[in-house]
Amino acid sequence: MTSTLAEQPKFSPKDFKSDLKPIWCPGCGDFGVVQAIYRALAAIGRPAHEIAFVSGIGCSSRIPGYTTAYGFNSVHGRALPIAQGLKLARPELLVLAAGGDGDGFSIGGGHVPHTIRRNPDITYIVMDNQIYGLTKGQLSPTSPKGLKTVTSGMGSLENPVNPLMYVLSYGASFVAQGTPADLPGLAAMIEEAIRFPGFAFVNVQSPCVTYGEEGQQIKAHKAAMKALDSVKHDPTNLLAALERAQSYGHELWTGVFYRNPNPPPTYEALVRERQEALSKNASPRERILDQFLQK
Ligand SMILES: Cc1ncc(C[n+]2csc(CCOP(=O)(O)OP(=O)(O)O)c2C)c(N)n1
Ligand code: SF4
Repeated sequence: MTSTLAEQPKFSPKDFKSDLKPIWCPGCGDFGVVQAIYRALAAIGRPAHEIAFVSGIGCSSRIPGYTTAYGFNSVHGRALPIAQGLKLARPELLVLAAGGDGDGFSIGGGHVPHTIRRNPDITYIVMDNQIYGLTKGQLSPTSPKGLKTVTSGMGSLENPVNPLMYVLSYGASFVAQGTPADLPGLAAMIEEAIRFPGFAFVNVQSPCVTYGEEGQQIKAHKAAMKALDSVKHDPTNLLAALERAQSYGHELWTGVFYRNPNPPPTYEALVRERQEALSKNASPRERILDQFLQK
């Protein structure tokens, strides 16, 4: 079949690549993540000026600057509240939030459940490298027990946070995990998360080659990753998703863990509904002013 002009995609991945040169270390997993985001945005087909990308602070949080979307490299741990405010004020924008595992599950960990219970239509991408990269290799919330770092010379004594269980148990409607070792898979997953109507979480196993655990490289991920599709995982089954998610840190499952078949309304839709209901019954402004003017 010959393709017509109408069938041509509106954008290519390079339309979303900014002129800023990434300053990540050579081999950092985040290079692959930004490539996957370019591909996903091209497939979505919305122009860069209709996209807003909010991050916290960290190596991974530099990512909005490497795209042509509007970007805000904000405050450590605060990507989600800022992204929610933005989505409420400008619901027509496509809003992405991103950051590291430290940003999302340490300092920003308290924002995750509250975002999930509101369910704004935001896609949240966490580049999970199990370390604080930007500040030169301290323990992060997802560091494995026993990991030796600059802040745990004899090995970490704590169990890691499991980001997948965390978001699933608070009721997130879309939960997936990917790795830049499978770029097409990661791009497709991010595209699906963006298209999902509501809060969507993508945990990306993105290796820190400078401070991360030894052997954490794209090559190792390629060998370790296992597709959820290959075991006929049912992504509409929350209990099956929770069961699979338990192996976080031991097995590298990639794909969609959970996709709620009946997603709840978004926060923006509920707020709009409430505003409309209130404005219908509101007294005319003059009558409200009269109440104050009367003695
Ligand atoms: C309020 C505040 N506390 C601490 C810091 C220092 N800080 C900057 S980035 C960071 C952690 C980075 O780790 P992560 O979020 O996992 O991102 P990565 O650099 O690994 O991508 C910390 C502790 C800060 N910038 N602001
Ligand atoms: S320190 Fe780690 S996370 Fe940061 S740019 Fe380098 S490899 Fe990437």
